[in-house]
This record gives sequence, C-alpha cells and structure tokens, in this order.
Amino acid sequence: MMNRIRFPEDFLFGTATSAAQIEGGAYEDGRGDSIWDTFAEKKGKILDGSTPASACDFYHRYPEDLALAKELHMQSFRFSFSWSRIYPEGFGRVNEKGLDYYKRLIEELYKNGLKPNATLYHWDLPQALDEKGGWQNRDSIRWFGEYASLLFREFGDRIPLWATLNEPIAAYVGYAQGIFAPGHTSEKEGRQANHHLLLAHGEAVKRFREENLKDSSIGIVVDVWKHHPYRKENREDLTLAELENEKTYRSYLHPLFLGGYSDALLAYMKKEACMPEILDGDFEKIRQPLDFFGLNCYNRVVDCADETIAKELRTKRSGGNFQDNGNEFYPKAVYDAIRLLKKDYGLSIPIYVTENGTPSYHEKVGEDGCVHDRERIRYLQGFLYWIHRAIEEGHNVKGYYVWSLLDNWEWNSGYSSRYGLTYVDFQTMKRTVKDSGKWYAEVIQNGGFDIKEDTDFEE
Ligand code: GCO
Repeated sequence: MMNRIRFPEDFLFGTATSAAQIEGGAYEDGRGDSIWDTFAEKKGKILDGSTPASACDFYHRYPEDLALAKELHMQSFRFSFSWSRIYPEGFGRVNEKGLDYYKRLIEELYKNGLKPNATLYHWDLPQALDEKGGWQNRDSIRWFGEYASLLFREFGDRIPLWATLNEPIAAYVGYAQGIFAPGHTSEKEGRQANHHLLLAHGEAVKRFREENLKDSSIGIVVDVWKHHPYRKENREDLTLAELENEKTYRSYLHPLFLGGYSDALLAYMKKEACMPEILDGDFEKIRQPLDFFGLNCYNRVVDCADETIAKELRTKRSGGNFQDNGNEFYPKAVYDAIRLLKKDYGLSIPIYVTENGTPSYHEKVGEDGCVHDRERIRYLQGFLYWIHRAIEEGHNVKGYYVWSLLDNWEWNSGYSSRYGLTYVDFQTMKRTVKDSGKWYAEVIQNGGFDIKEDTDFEE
C-alpha cells in the first residue's frame, strides 16, 4: 500500500540560492568586494583554496539557469542581492550597472513564471564597510537601512516575498568563531554583531512599511537546528544542549518575537563578559510585526558533555541513521522546528521553509551521463514528509525551497561540497540535472509524492 503525500494547492515549491555563492562576475560592472572575497583570498580559510570570483557564473548565465528552473517546474526562486554590487562603497554612490543586473534578473524570473523571493543580506557585507568596523559599528544599522530603502523603492511590489536577513548566526560565526568572514575570534564581537544585525533587520522592516507596498510582504530567515542531549537523562548533556539552543536560534527568536534576550542568554553573556551594548528602545525596534517567517532547517544537533563519547560520536558516523556524507538523517528536525515556533514563540504568520538540502563530497557525473543521488532524494522525501505532517496538524506552512538549484560555492568549503539538484562542472560550467532534480520536478508537477506505507521517517 502507498501513502499519498499531497500538498495544498497554493503551496509554493522552489529552490534557494545566494548572490556570493552563484553569481561570480566579481570584478565586473563596478562591483565592490565583499568580505567573502577578501576572506577567501587569505591562506587556509577555504577548504579547497578557492574564491567566489566565478562561482556558477550565474551573473552571465541566469537566462539559461532560470529556463532550467522552469523546465523543472519550479514555482519560485529565492536569491539574494549583492550589497557591494549595488553600493560598491557600502553606501552613498549607487552603481547603476549593479541595479540593472537585478532589473534584468527579475524580468527573467517573471518570464519563466518564477515568483521572486529576495533576501537583502546573505552574509556578503561590502568590504568597504568592514573597514569601518563592519557589524561592530552601530552605523551598520543606518547603512543597511539606506540599502534596504533603495531596493524597496526600485523593486517594491515586483518582489512578493522580501527577507531582511538570511541566518544572522553567520555573523556570529564570522566574528566569534573565525571560520566565516571576516574571520575574527571574539565572543563579544559575535554577540555585538548579532545585536546590530537584529537592529538592522528592525530598521529595514520599518522602512519597508514606509513604502506602503500593496502586494509584497516582508520577513526574516532564521535557521532552527534544535540541540538534543545525547544521553536523554543526563543532566550535563541536557544543560549543554539547552545552552546551545540559547546561543543559537533563541538568541534571534527571543528578541524578534518576545522582545528581549532570554534570562539564560543574559546570564551567559554576563558570565562570559560578552554582553553587547544595548541601548534604550533597541528591543522595540527589533520586534517588528512580520508578514512571514523563513525557516532554514537541515538537521538537528546532538550534544554530549563527555568529551570521550563526543569524540567517538564524531568519528563513528556510519550506517544506521547516517547518510554517506556523515550527517545524521533526522527529517523530523523540520517538524520540531515548526512546532517550537508556535509553542515557544506563538507564531501564526505563514512559514516558508526557505532552505533544506544535503551535501555530497564525492559526487560525479557517471558514464551514463547521470548523477544518481539517491540519498538526496530520500533526504528531501523525509523532510517533505514531516512538513506535510505539520501542515496536516494545522501549521501554517506555505512553501518549501531546496538548497539549491545548482552546486555552488559553499563558503569555507569552497567547491568541495555539493548541494545542487543540478551538478555544475566548475571548469566548463556545464550543468547536469541530477536524479534528485528530476524527482523534485515530478513532486512539483504532482503536488506531492507517494511513499510505501511502511516507510519509516520516524526517529
Ligand atoms: C545556510 C546558508 C547557505 C548555505 C547552505 C548550505 O543555510 O547555511 O543560507 O548559504 O550554503 O545552508 O550550507
């Protein structure tokens, strides 16, 4: 017997991308550097030593790539604007050629029947702003506001779905952990960057409302990967997992929806002497009513306080519920995230799953000219199964975006980690649709898929 998984008529299917990861054209038409261009130039920062200078060459190939998206029955396309393509110095002088590119891109989206879903900031701060302190500088709120206003005025209703930020945690990783741009290692800087990003988000939403756009809505994209204790009854594991939840998704969701940092996070920041500078009125500014919530979810995280066991867990990842790439297969993660948005934050606005996907590190086009990525299909099936379950239980989930349409430049992993539904040969730039791409196209056409009744996507 088969189980029919069918999504509501108006459910939106698409793929997600970001400017730095696909565009390339880094030195063309007056674009300024972003912090990822300069970070990638530094030795040892990117796994394969690559830079995003050419990426997927989407800057030139977008007509073909969007035609491909159409061929795969996509209904929406998520992308981000490159801030330094538009403001090479971060603010002030506008690069008209940069704006023109996005005008053409948006026209092309409509031509291919793809609903635009645009993010203002997907990690690529203009390098010129980094030189002024980047997200450490409180002026970043104003810089971002100016940039946001320009785009709202230029593109307004042509973009039905606007997101201010994608995964603000990336700035924390960049300022506190050093493995993302700009590569600093100060917990205090990380917390300060977070705080300014949240304020910049609030500023952009305020400016969006001032434009009085009729046909478009605004939200934010946050990643919720819940931390679980490895030993369910162990107090230390529980404490560790809770602290990690505080330091990650709750540090964004509390200010966005509850009006301040949680007591647990405040206590942590005090103890670690990394409290950001918070001014009067900051939390009112951050907590703006939103039209939708963008949820990125790829997995859960399992924490163990015992270093010996934790080490073993990291090395013994095979078989069972692990994928070939070493990651745990836990599709219920997305359901858990959707539920906690309602339960802990009272969210009732529409949720779009704005990213979900899985990498592979050794993928190649086979002799038959195909890429048989069966694990990716199973992974996507599992997540869609749980999203469907959430919808059946009454959760307001309106769409789903696979990360990503194309293999692309995966930040500090460079080109060595492939997430695409389409394989990209980065030498020839040839695109080859993988089996997962063909599978997803069918899912969209049928509004869902069938699975064997005994398929077990449970824990
Ligand atoms: C993220 C980012 C993407 C990544 C993707 C795969 O969610 O981390 O939005 O830019 O490329 O997630 O790691």
